[in-house]
Amino acid sequence: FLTVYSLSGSRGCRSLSRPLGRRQGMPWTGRQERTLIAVKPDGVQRRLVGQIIQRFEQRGFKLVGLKMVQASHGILSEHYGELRTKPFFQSLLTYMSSGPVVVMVWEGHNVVQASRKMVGQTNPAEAPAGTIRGDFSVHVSRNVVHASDSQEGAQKEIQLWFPAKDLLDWDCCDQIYTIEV
Ligand code: IDP
Ligand code: MG
Repeated sequence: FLTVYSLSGSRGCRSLSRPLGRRQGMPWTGRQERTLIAVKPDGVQRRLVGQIIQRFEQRGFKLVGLKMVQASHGILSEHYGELRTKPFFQSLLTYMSSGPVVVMVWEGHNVVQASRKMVGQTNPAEAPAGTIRGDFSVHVSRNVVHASDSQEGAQKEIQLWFPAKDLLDWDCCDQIYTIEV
């Protein structure tokens, strides 16, 4: 579905006559990695949604799914299943279900590892300035954002939060300038 543009040509982003969404024609086999990012209830309450989205956009990643939900304990228990035995598990569920979260799927080269770096350490006290947690949070229990920690984890989380039909395959018009295609 990737249209091959000529760098010296004049089509580029101006070929807007094509419909948005999945393309007809030659398949492009290099589908990029995806990860689940969520702005947690503290991030939404503190009006950080725009700034967090902006960081992923400006890095060059592509948004392929987005929704705002107030999450149930059911979905959160599954999402944080590995932490079930931790002493903070119940308070984590209470915090995460206390208000809306903005859940997103971002796509791009090496997006899982890159977004963990952009988000910073779990404990904001250890997260360097320049990371999302290092810039916007101070306490481990209110660290404003979630990011999948591995490709396998990302796949599970994406399936948990999004039906496949709600994720869009689309060609971002700058992708020949952000990745080698
Ligand atoms: P991560 O979000 O960086 O992947 P995890 O260890 O997977 O970190 O923990 C999930 C979430 O659980 C954290 O983002 C944070 O909201 C919460 N959490 C982790 N450790 C603590 C803690 O010691 N006290 C309170 N909440 C914690
Ligand atoms: Mg984690």
